[in-house]
Amino acid sequence: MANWETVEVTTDLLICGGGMAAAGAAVEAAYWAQKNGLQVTLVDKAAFDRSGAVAMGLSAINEYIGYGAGDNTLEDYVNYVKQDLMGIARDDLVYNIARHVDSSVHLFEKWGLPIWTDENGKYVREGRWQIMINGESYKVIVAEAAKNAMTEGGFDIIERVFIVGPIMDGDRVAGAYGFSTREDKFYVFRAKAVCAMMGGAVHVFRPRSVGEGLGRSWYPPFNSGSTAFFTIVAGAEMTCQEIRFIPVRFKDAYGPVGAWFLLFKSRATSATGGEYMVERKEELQNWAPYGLVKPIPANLRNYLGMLDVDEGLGPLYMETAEAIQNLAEAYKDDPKAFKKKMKTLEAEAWEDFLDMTVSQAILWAANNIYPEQSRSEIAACEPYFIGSHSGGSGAWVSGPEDLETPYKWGYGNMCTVQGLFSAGDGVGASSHKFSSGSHAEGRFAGKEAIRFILDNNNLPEVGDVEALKATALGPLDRFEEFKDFTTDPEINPNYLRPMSFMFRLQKIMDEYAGGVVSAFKTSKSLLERGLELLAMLAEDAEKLAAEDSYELERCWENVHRMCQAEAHVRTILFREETRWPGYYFRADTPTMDEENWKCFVNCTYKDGEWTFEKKDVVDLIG
Ligand code: SFD
Ligand code: AMP
Repeated sequence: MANWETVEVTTDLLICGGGMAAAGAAVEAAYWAQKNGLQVTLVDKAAFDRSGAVAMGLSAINEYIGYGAGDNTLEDYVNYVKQDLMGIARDDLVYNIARHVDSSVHLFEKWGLPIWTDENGKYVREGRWQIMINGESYKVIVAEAAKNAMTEGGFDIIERVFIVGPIMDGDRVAGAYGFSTREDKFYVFRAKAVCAMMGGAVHVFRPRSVGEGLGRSWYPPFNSGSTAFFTIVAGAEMTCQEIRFIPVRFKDAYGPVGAWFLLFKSRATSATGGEYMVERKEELQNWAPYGLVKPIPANLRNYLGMLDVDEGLGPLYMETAEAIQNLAEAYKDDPKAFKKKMKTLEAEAWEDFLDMTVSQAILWAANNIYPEQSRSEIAACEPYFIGSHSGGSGAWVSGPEDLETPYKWGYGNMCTVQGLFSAGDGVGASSHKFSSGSHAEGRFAGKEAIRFILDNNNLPEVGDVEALKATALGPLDRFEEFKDFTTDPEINPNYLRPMSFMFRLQKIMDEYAGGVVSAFKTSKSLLERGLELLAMLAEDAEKLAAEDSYELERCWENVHRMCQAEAHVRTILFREETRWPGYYFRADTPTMDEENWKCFVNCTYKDGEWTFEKKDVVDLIG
């Protein structure tokens, strides 16, 4: 076996991941752990300051209720989220996040995040729920606060350690194992409770950006399904695994559209200038009641655009020039004021990208696009798995103790596995938390995890550490053993390398599970064939080989992606209807069936078998 040192870390609470949810969990858990003489350890595969989805920064905070100022009610938010997800959301979870989210935002501001304010000192709203920020350093600021809280408690933050999977002691989580991506070290973490907060999954489907653009995606390519893998392998019940998210973005560099639609009030049009949201309004009747309530659900907005593309009316465009002109219109009689307003709008347009998707600004520059002069192409991205945005996949967690909810079996945000907590992208059926809600949910989960530890203050057993090490480092051994069998180490009958493995996974998903190439359409027979191919891919996963620690990380990332892929394909197959056209369309069951399928689909993986069940959607708020 590879001659790597084994590092054993014993702690009370282990936080896996260092994104928005984990940062929230760290702040809160550090406080409560210090009060109770407990230890907290946070492990991130990257550098905490710039890891996860917010690494590049953001230009808006998408969940801010403004509850204290009377802007909105919590009930309004719950109804908005459920409507956007075509009726499928957990009221208790969404409500719980909504009631805590404003305090996370106020903390961000206190920690130094610049939030736009108007002349009365009120936050500038992008849309009803979103506020504008100068967010290039958003993640650095949030991570710094978490680091301070951890340092104050004398707790460790371990960076550049990749978590491979959970360690179980019967039905209770006992810790996690992983390896350093910089040093030859294998890690075993022993803990009384674990927070699985390693984000969502990207590059499960073949991306639009291939070849020279490979790696470019809307969501970060380094979020590779580790939370889903961790919770699934731990035996946790999962929910909404069919609800992928497909955002519409500025084409090729994936620049955000929210500011254009909501702040600049821009229209999206086809190549011939038709506005699909207007011209295809009738189609929304087919998706009643959700299609008839504003805001129209994100998947239906996508779908109307896709219908244009299907009819050869593409490319689709964001009418940026028209939107900027419209906003400046009011200043037209005063040339000086008009010029100033145009300059401000141009600056805001560029800043929107520079704050969170720098490459889109570069692409605009490279293509001579002046947003105030010409429209700019938009397109539906490849599918992603993220429970925190407008998708819904993730673990099925217990509702908060103080709310009347049928979904309650333990500590708030605990999975169906004892001691295992999650938040952010890792938790399903509670979409639209975004950066702020993920942080708030992380805080809540972190506090609940400490409460669990106080009630279950014993260390579970971690079992055979050497066996875990052999599994985790297996690809290194395989490479060493067989690399000289051929003259080109790329091509070898005894192993496959993670890059080719990933391409194979992505091709299967793209062609059989409704990716870009199949215009987001699939069917029972396609899914069944996809499962056959996934089963063969799983066999070959045993043969993954890695030349060094970086490639070892790539191996495991792809095993994690494959697990997310299988849960997704099986769940789409189980749900015999089409509920989220625009995310995916099951051509053999092309309509929505409220009577039989207005429910959650949950799945569990145990002893090599998947089981599926329907769970009622219970309305807790009128
Ligand atoms: O405009 C391991 N998001 C937006 N949220 C907003 O509030 N406003 C916006 O403007 C947003 N937009 C947006 C957003 C994201 C991206 C990428 C873009 C634009 C381009 C969404 C939020 O960012 C998102 O909701 C939260 O960040 C989710 O939080 P969380 O904690 O669930 O995930 P994370 O932050 O990505 O962190 C994941 C962490 O896990 C680590 N990790 N660590 C150890 N071992 C492993 N195996 C690991 N695998 C992953 C990562 O390093 C990271 O620390 S807009 O488009 O809507
Ligand atoms: P996006 O940049 O698409 O992620 O959008 C940011 C926020 O604006 C999210 O809360 C979206 O749900 C919301 N949003 C984006 N476009 C629209 C739209 N056309 N109508 C309503 N809400 C939107």
